[in-house]
Amino acid sequence: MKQVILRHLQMELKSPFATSFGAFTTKEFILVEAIDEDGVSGWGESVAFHSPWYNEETVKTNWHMLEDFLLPLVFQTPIEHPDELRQRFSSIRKNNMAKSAIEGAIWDLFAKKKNMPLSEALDGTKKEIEVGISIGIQKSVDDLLRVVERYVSEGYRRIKLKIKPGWDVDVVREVRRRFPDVPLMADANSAYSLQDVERLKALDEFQLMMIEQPLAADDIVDHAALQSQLSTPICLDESIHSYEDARKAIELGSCRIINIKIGRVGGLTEAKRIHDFCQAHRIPVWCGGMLESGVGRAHNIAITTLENFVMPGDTAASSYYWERDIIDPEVTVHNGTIAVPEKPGIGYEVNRRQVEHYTTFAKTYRP
Ligand code: OSB
Ligand code: MG
Repeated sequence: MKQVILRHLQMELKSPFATSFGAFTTKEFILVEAIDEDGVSGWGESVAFHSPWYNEETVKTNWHMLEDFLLPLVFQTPIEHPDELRQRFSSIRKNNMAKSAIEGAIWDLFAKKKNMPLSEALDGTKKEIEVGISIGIQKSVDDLLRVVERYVSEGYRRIKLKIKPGWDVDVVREVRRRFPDVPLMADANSAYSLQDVERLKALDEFQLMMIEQPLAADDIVDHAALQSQLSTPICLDESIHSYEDARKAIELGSCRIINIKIGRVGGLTEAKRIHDFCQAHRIPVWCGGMLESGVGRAHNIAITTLENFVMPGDTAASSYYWERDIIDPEVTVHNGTIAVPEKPGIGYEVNRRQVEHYTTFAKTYRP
């Protein structure tokens, strides 16, 4: 590796995105550019947020981990295949989003050198993927119904509602009444505990595809107890950081579906391992989102081409989030599907002018 450039970007969301743990108006993140001896660039994105709400990582902890620990390991010896990074980074505990950001850039570089799309380098087979959309908590139920109406009519393959205590059963009931047949699910982002079991059981009557992460981020034991009392499948998001977590959650019966986020599990190699394990155990998976820019979005599209990503993910169109994304073309959704790009690597061109525009500071690292 000749050099790695870390850039700190700040992009305004078109409209605020509210979850049970807080609201986002601006997205702050690290964009990673890995450049090899031939001057070819690979791109990765850290999905850590500015505050440790979703997990313990932040933009600053990711920068620190990259600068002080991960980049020195990358520069140590040549990398033949990105799969090697899992082992190379294993001396560093967790910090999965930081690992994934540089690993993703190296996967892009690897696929470009092989002159193949990233999807193909990952052994993905789909030429198009089905996607859903995640809708944040709104000011009123009427507002929510209008937003749902818009994305149902645009053809998104499933609607995900964010829920929290006080914005749950009654809200889901209204949406279900208005849209009796729409594939619907709810994501609680850990807002409940086992004391809320009656409230969560009340959601069973709305034919939800799943309830995502109702209980604590670090708890697969209570999720198993809850799943045994719910007919709606539980999908785990925050609780799954690795292949080992997935194996244990499935063995315990903590969930029937897994949301794979590349950043949360430490990269594409680990995401693929979890995918393969779930496939062997007949656990459907889908790809979650972290309000990514086009670079992270492209990685999500590539991993979703693997066979067992059988449920629509959260990879909505660039225009849902951004006035202007940093890739060309932007990600577009037609009738609820995204055409998988066929160009080498992530398959989208990074628009350097837009990157410059959103960059607040940058630093170059060399061996
Ligand atoms: O839990 O999936 C989540 C956004 C921010 C933090 C966590 C989550 C989300 C989403 C939106 O649901 C996913 C997206 O549209 O990128
Ligand atoms: Mg979630």
